[in-house]
Amino acid sequence: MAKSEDIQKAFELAKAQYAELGVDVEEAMTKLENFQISLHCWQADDVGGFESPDAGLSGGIQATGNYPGKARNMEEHRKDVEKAMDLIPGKQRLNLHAIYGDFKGEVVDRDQIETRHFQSWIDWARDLGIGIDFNCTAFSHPKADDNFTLSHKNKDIRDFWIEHTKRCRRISVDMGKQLGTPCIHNIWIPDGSKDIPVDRYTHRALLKDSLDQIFAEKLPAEHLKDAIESKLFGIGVESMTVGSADFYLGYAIQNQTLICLDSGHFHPTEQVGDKISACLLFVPEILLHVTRPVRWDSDHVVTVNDDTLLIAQEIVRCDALERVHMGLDFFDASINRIGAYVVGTRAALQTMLFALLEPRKQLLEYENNGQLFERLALLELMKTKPFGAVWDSYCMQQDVPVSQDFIAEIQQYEKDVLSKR
Ligand code: RNT
Ligand code: ZN
Repeated sequence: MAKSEDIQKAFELAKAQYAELGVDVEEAMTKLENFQISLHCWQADDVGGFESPDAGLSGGIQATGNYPGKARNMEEHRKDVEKAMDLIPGKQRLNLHAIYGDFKGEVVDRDQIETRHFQSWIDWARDLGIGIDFNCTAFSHPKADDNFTLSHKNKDIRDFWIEHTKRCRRISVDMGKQLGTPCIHNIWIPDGSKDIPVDRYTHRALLKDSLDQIFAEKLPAEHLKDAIESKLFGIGVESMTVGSADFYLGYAIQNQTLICLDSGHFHPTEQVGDKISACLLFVPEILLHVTRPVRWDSDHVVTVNDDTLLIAQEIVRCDALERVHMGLDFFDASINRIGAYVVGTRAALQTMLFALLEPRKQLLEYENNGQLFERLALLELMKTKPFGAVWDSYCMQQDVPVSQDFIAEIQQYEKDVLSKR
C-alpha cells in the first residue's frame, strides 16, 4: 500500500518543481476533475449487448480474445462498469449502445425501441450521479448483413435504419433531459464494400439523404448533441467506406453537427491530435473515440503514447476542454476486461494531466521568438518532471487506489466475481 504521507510529501516537492516553470499544479488538477471521459459500455462484454444471447458481432469490427469472466447480463454488466468507475479518478459518463437496452426478455426490433427500454439505465446513472451518451446500433443485425444500412439501395432497409436512428435521437433527448446533462448521440454505420464498387456516388448520396431525414426532426440542443463518425475501412469492408472522412466532415460542417474522430479510423501516418484545431474552426464541438490502433484499427487498450498525448495536448493547447468530448472506443477480450477499462481510462486521464502540466506560457514565448531549440528542450524536460507524484496525489484526493494498488483490487474482483461466471 502506498503511504499517504509519502504521497503528500512527493506531491509538495513536485508542486514546487512545476511552479518554478510557471505551472499551477492545483489548477491543472481542478481542470482534470471537470473533464469527464465517456466510458464505452462495450468493453465489458465484447460489443455483445442484450438483444439476444447469441447475436454475433458484425459490421467489420472485432473483439479478439476469450478471457473468462465476461458480463453475461445487465446486472453483471452494471456491476463491472461500477467496479471500473470505482478505480478511476474523477467522474465518468457512460456511453451506451442501443443494443444494450433493458428489453426484459422481450424481442424488440431496432425500429421499435423507446425510452422505456433504457429507463433502468437512466435511473442507474442518476443514482450514480453520472451522465449518459448514446449510439444507434447499425450492425449485428440481419438488416445489416451485407454491410449497407443508411446508404442501402433498398429503400425498405434504409427506412428501417432511418427509423432506428430517429428513435435513438429521441431516446438521447430523454436521457439528457432526465439526467440534466446533454447526451451526445453518435452515428457510426458499417456501410461499405469489400471489393471495388463502381457506384460510390449513389451510396454517398443516399447516406446524405438518410441523414437529412434523420436530422430533419429538430430536437432540443440543450439535451442532445449530434455526432457523426467517419472511418477508413473495416474488416470485410476494405475497398470503400461510404461514411469516409471527407464525407462526414463535409456533412458536419454543412449541418453544424459534431464530428467524431476515432484514433483508429485514419491512415496510420495521420494523427487525430492534428485534426482537432482544424475541425474546431469549422464545427461547434468534437467527439473523440480514443483507442489504440496497433498497425490497423485494432482497438487495443489506450496507453500513454505519442498519439494519445498529442490528442490531449491539442485539447489543452486549443483551450478546448469544453468543446472536445472524450469517449473511449477499445475492446480487448484477451485480458481482464475490468483491468482493460481501468488501464485505458487512467491512461487517457494521465495524458490529459500531462498536457495540463505543460509550461504553456514559456513554450509559447519560445515559439513566437523563433527559439526552437529551447522549445524542444523544454518539451523534453517535461518528460522528466515528477508527473507521477501529481497523478498519485490526484488519485488519493479522488479516493481511488493510488499507484499500483488498483491491480490487487482487480485481481480480487476477478477472484470473487469474474471467475465465478
Ligand atoms: C467502429 C467504430 C464505432 C464502434 C462502436 C462500437 O469502427 O469505431 O465507434 O467501435 O460504435
Ligand atoms: Zn469509434
